[in-house]
Amino acid sequence: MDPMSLDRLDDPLAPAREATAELLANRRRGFSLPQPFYNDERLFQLDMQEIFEKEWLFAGMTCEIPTKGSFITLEIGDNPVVIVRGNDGEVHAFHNVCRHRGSRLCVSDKGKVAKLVCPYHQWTYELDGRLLFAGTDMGKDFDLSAYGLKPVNVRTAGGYIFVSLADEPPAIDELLEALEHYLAPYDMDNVKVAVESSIVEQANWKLVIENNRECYHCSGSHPELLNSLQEFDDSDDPRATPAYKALVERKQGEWDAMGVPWQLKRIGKRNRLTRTPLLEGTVSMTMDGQPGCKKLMGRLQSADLGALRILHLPNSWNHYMGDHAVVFRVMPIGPQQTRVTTKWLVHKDAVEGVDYDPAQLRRVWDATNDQDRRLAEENQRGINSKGYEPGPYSETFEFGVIDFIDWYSERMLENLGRSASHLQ
Ligand code: 3BY
Ligand code: FES
Ligand code: FE
Repeated sequence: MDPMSLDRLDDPLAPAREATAELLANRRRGFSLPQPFYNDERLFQLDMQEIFEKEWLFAGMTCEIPTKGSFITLEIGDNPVVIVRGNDGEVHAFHNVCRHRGSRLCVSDKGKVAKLVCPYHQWTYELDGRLLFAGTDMGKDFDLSAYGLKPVNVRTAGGYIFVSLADEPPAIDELLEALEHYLAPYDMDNVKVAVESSIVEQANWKLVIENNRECYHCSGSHPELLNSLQEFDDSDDPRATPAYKALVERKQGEWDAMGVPWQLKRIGKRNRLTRTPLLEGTVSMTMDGQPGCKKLMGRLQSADLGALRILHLPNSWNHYMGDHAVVFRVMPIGPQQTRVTTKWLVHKDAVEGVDYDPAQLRRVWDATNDQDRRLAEENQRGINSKGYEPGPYSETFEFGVIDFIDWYSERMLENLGRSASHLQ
């Protein structure tokens, strides 16, 4: 018998797969999703299997593992992953799972080691994943080479580390090229994390992303952010006023003269890169709109560069100003629980307490993250009600949410083995 068919019979999620594909194929486009997509345990399992275990995920920054043996860990649902800088300077990613009896290998969030040593019985791996040492009692015929760490797909560009647990990950080259191009002026080999935060939101990961994909809620919720942020999303924004368009044109001329990329680039619905002006008179997402770090990033000569925004579905958004950048990573924990990790980047040589004050640097996005957390949590609570039914997104204010939900639905259908053509 074909072992695959047996697998399918045994798949406890088989009925959920069918139901999910049906719901997506028949969903009302431009409306929020049916309730189970936001709160059901089986749907969460499917999101993990079909999106988070198949797509490329933003994992961290190369500056977080600057030298050989430095590592970071993350959890993709039930899958612990370790990313480590090898002896050759290469970035390796592995399932963070010992090949002896499966213990988690690296237990801290980050660190630096000479070798990867399992805390359970001290099996010892080289930084490239080869098993070097397996105790004394494995027998004389024991073949170390058969028990190397299992690799995870990893790609880096422009200071970003992406991982994918897929057997055959989707294409990512176009994003990597774009990141190199847009981030070249920031010299991402010479940045550091000035400060970071990690918060857990009691909301489904899609509500966290939906919330980020619109600024419809900004004026009601984000006073600190709106000291510097323009409410328009990009130059395609249907709400853009003639005054905003004139500002964009003037700024683009200045950015051209400085040699910093600004063009709006979309890679399908999954990625968008674009530089947009901040409010006139402001240059950074700080409380007063002035630089939060005196030393500018990379080779930049001016702090007045607006914000380069980078979107990577399913799990990251980013803002690059002249003086600092803020990168965000979203990782689902459960059907109604999501971790949002925020990192503030500055020039590697910027001196804490002299060039920047971490407490000042983080203020706007700490406040904004907390406001967004409340919004997502209230959204979740309403959706859990029997009174919830999918509601309409505004095409003028929530086009980014529509794009995200379209992307999600298409990826789910395709990864479930269904065609997305039903969606038309
Ligand atoms: O982070 C973003 O992409 C912006 C800021 C707040 C809402 N969102 C559209
Ligand atoms: Fe890792 Fe035993 S489980 S050495
Ligand atoms: Fe927000």
